[in-house]
Amino acid sequence: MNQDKFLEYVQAENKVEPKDVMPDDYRKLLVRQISQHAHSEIVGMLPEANWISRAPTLRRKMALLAKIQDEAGHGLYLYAATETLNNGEIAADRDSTYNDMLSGKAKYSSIFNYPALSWADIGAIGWLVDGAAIMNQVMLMGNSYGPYSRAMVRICKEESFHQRQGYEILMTLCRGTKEQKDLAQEALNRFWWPALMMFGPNDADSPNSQKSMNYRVKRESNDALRQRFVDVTVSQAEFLGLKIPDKDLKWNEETQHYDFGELPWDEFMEVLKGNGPCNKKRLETKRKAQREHSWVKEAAMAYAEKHVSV
Ligand code: FAQ
Repeated sequence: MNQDKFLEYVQAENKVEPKDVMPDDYRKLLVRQISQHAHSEIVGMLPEANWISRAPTLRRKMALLAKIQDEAGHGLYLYAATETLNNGEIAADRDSTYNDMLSGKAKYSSIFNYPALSWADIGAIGWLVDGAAIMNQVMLMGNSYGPYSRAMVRICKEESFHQRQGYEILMTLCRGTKEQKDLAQEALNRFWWPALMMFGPNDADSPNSQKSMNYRVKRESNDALRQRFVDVTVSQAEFLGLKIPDKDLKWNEETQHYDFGELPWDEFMEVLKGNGPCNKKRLETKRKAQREHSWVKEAAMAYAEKHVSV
């Protein structure tokens, strides 16, 4: 494979498809990123699932159930996209990638290691977590790998609904009693910095960015996307009547962007190392599900084999 020709091909905005010849490091980069994205969707179901049985109304419960089911669908799409990269030498089959997550070798988004402590947190997750996910995924619709880029188109449409249902939960709380508005403010206080961390380390500390940009997987940098997220979210918080918990947040006339404070990077690193508030609980929940529900997979496989041999 001629590396220069491949770079020229993707940099001219052409898509790479599963059967195309591609450099190993491109394949590995995609397997890492797409499978970690899939793990995030699957582990990301857990904080919200905690509130299905306690949603305040039937309508809220139905919307939350639909949202969480969408996340499962996104995870499955993304595992399927990852599997298209399996070539025998670089393992990308479902069991390998999933086991990498269960063993702690592969990451999933740091944000899902934080708990959802109140109903307002469900609003904050939709507004901020899905909001940050959309900001990143709209950029990824333009990535060079066909199956990933196409998956992003549909996923983004669904995430927009998620973002709105979260914002609407907070609008309702903010127009309610003082106690309800306080719950919304506390949720924003808890989720603001972890949501900003979703975009990853600062550009200067991001080891994968350069290669990813060259290969047109990432189209914008971690810092550029984080800045855009802050810029659009401030007025949304103002509309709710909530205060963003950052004393350094300030409009900058010169740059035409908001300046904002330094993220708590020590906390980010701890969460990545497995020491966040819920890392152990999240992994244990998924390991337990794997142990206790393996019979479902075995039954499905047995059925499929029987079906083929008839
Ligand atoms: N958490 O060199 P970079 C969602 C890792 S979906 C954990 O900058 P890269 C939907 C990174 O993997 C949310 N780890 O890496 C939903 C790398 O480690 P590695 C997920 C992080 O890949 C909503 C190392 O740090 N979205 O929320 C994080 O160029 C509600 C160095 O970083 C995606 O996965 C982090 N926040 O840029 C579901 C989008 N940040 O792998 C349920 C696709 C960085 O070398 C409910 N992914 N790391 O061991 C991406 O766009 C990129 O992978 C970035 C990181 C931007 C996340």
